[in-house]
Amino acid sequence: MGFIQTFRWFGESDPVSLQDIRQTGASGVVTALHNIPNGQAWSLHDILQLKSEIEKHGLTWEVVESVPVHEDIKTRSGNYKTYIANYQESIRNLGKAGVEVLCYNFMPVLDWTRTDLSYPLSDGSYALRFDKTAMTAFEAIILKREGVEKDYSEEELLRAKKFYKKLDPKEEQLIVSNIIAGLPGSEETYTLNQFREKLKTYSDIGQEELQDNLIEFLKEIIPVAEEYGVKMAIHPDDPPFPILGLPRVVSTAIDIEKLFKSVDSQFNGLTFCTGSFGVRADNDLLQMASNFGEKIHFAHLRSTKRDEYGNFFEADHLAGDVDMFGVVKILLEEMIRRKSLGRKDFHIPMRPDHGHQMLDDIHKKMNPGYSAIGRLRGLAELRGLEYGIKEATGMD
Ligand code: CS2
Ligand code: MN
Repeated sequence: MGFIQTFRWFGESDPVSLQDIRQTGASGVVTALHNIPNGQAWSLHDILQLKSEIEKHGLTWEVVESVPVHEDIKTRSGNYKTYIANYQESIRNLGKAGVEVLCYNFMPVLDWTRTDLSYPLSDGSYALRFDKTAMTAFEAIILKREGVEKDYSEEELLRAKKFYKKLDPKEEQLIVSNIIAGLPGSEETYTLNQFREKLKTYSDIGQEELQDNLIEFLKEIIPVAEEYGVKMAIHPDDPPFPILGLPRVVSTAIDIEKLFKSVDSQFNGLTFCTGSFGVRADNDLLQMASNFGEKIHFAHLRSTKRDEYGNFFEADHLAGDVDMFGVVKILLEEMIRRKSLGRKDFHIPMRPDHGHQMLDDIHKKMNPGYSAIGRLRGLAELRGLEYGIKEATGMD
């Protein structure tokens, strides 16, 4: 009984190797064909090759994160029909290869977003941080995005102005690259001009339109996922509120309910990312974990600490605003429920989602958020939490 403990691996170029991952205590990895351009179908041959490479190191490939959704699918324009057919083909091939959980997201233009990739913590380690004021300064002053005044209050814009005045050109450049140069796992990187143009592709797409596009996409892929035994697990928006004037459709319990209702299938499921959902004070994580339990196919466990201005940083895995004890307990109970139904796939794969840059991580080149030691600390703490809950409650 219990989670399948995994670590994310970005492939051959990842400074954290499969051999290293073996030593973390994880039994499996979460990875993707990172060298295949966004939109192209994944061949069975390539999938099997990567799988056997992972297995050679004594690990299993538990979850694909992510098969990226092409922008044309999100905007339902251009070549979206071809891209959907390619997506269906990737699902078929993953199913044939026995890789049965697929994590993906539906965030417009950018994948996850942070403004600061080395926020110093009091113990000398570094965390990722989202500073709403820095984001506002980027949108209003650096990018000069049209319509920005509609999305931020006067007070916020004033605060952004003051913040910008204090930046030197190097700091300004760093904020720009943190936001648009693409964090690990994201497929797109932009220059400022390209980025401005890209945002315009959403000028006629509001929340309702994006939601419709996602639902149409689900109608097209879920039947394929069902047929080939691939559990689709949508990842929430990160951060879970609108940025850059772009619509958001996977941020709250209401959003998730809509998606589940629109295509009623066990294969239309969720990646329960406590760090992403937890940024909103109005997301009740325990209630969401229980209500959506049967559709949670994958768990990202990490915590964030927010403040009243909409800023947050990534806290220690067992600190911050997330009630990790409560979430882990509910997910363990869900696994017991699945087991009692006679299901063989009752174990939920989890990974420590991000970690601090600490100890030797600080002197090494690493993918932001994907340190070896910081994540190892997170995994160790989460494994201890799981073990303790199981022992204390007599779960086996
Ligand atoms: C982020 C993203 O939540 C995260 O861990 O690192 O890369 C996320 O995994 C993707 O957006 C999911 O599709
Ligand atoms: Mn996540």
